[in-house]
Amino acid sequence: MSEHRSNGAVPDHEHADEYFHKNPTPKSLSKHQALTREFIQYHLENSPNRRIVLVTSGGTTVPLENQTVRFIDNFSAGTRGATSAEYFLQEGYAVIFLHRQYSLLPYSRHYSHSTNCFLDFMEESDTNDGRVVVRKEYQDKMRRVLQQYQFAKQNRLLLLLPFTTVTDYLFQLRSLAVLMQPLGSRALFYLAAAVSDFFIPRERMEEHKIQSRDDKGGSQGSGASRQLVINLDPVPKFLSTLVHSWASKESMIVSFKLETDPNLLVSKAEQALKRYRHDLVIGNLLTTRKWEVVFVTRDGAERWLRVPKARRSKSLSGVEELVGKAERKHDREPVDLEGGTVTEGMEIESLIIPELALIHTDMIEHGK
Ligand code: PAZ
Repeated sequence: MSEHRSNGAVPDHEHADEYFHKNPTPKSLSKHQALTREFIQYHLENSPNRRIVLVTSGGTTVPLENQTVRFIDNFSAGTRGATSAEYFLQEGYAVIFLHRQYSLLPYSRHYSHSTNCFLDFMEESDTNDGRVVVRKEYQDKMRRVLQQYQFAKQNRLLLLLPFTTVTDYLFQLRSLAVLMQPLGSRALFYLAAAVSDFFIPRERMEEHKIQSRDDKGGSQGSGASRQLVINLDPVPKFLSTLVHSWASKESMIVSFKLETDPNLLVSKAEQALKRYRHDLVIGNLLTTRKWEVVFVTRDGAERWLRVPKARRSKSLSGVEELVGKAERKHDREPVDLEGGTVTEGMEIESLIIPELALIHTDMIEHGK
């Protein structure tokens, strides 16, 4: 097997080994391993044809102190991951949902966080019996969400595993990939988490809260505010190690590429695919990610999936004028399907997941 190098010097897997050697194993790891082992075993025994997808979701933190008060974070709320997980379940997959703690979760996402506060969906019953009920206009949607959630729970189709820091995430990714090996081609990796590219190595991390003033103690201390200068190291390129050592060779691996510059998106997605040699990169722009994505495949194809204009949900951070601006080639007509399940606008994931499931089927039936 050829070696994968990030800079022409040290192979990626050596950087990865060093990372795991130097950073502490998360406390939750052994518990999560046991839950995953049980989950996979259950499906191998009870439904041997079941496909299992690992969906990663949300952003990782980069702690600045060991006893962490401050950390660096990113924008990701976990919408892509949580929404995708629901559509994977609809396609018959069992889902391991590796998510940032307190980010959006499948099903409960419809009623959580400030934009969808659950209290707004409820009222006191008008029969004066003291009960609290779901408001009439939300009954149908909530019933469907509840039924789907209960189906997933009763059939043990959804395993929720939280992470917080980039190190938690990477330890878990490695361990999950190894545990998923017995699934062979029925394993799918859907890497939608926004993982930090930089971190502070353990040996350089402050133990205690970084002080904002230069207090030397006693009356001699200047007490002046000081600048905080942080030196971050690059996080090793784990996708390479995932593809070439942790995951089964037969599994399907899909990564996401996020950019803000429309001129860069497709070429960066192509570079990632060339470098890591996995199966598919899904490219998205920060400002249009809820309405369009591009599938970049090894055969050089650039395939856009778009929510039709009339069915786009409103988004405060989105910039609709940028839809279509990152498109470079016009190999095929953009897909313009109907879709969406339980929300008002069409969700782009209702296009992404059925498309991916088809590609996965093809890989299972014909090999990679
Ligand atoms: O969580 P979210 O729905 O707000 O955002 C999803 C996303 C943009 C983080 C995801 O689609 C993605 O592109 N993840 C990979 C980011 C990257 O490492 O390039």
